[in-house]
Amino acid sequence: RNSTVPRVDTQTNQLLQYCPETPPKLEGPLYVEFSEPVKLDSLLKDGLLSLGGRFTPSECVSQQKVALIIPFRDRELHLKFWLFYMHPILQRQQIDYGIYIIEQDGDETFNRAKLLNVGYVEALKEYDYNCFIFSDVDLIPTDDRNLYKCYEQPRHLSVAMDKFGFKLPYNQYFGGVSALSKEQYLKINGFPNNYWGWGGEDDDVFNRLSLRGMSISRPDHNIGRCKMIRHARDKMNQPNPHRFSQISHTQNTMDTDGISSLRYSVVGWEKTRLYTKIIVDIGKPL
Ligand code: UDH
Repeated sequence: RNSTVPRVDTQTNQLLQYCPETPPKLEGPLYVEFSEPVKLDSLLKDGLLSLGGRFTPSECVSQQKVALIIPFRDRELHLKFWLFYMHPILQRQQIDYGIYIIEQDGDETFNRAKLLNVGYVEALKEYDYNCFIFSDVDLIPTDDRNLYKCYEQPRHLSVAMDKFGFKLPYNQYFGGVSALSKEQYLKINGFPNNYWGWGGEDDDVFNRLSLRGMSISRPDHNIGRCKMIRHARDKMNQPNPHRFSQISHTQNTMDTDGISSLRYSVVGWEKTRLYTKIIVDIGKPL
């Protein structure tokens, strides 16, 4: 698309165009390594990031407003790597974005999908986002042509992870990094809130999407490569023993369990120029 929209560049006094479909400054395959610690000061030098980890390209108007949402607890080192690699990629992709780290308070069993629901609600309180990218904190794409934006169909972005031998572990796999437009997300009543512990919640989301007649869009396997930061299983995130039974009932649960039934309370927050962190009490398994 090449239409102009009424935003005036304050420097040149000219109307800005929409950003092109293919961002011009992409590099393609990237060097991503986790063996040496990284410093984040380089991200702040050019002054492009504003409070909350917000960025808006100055040379054009982005077609989408993207909130990146990360479920989080006790992974400071991974978060550093994630920010170090992701900010420059997202900026080269000319995305109008904000970073939301949703941290589960306390030591109860972890609940990834519920934290992602909280991220959706909290991000929308700040800006008129129309695209939501849900990303694990330990996954980095190794090719910037893998665009962190929304598509006609829900998008699965982490399609060729190193830990799965750069292949999809199974066809319905929707874990890791995914992108849903606001409309797609609302069509499925958001994500389930009652998958406590590891596993199953991504399959439930896949079920929701197909029950609502959507299909999964994916990048090409070479472009969709990504690296995971190796780690041991976290405390309080053991495999959820109920997951197989739960994913067999998505059809019966999705209308009542989701964004419509989400309850939580914010217990703290922190805003830096690298991210917005929201610390939340999401309760515990019944
Ligand atoms: N997460 C946290 N803190 C936790 C648990 C999970 O931040 O305590 C978040 C984080 O964003 C993580 C995501 O939830 O990337 C998914 O959790 P995970 O990384 O534990 O899931 P994954 O399937 O690994 O990647 C499962 C454990 C693998 C153990 C392998 C031992 N060889």
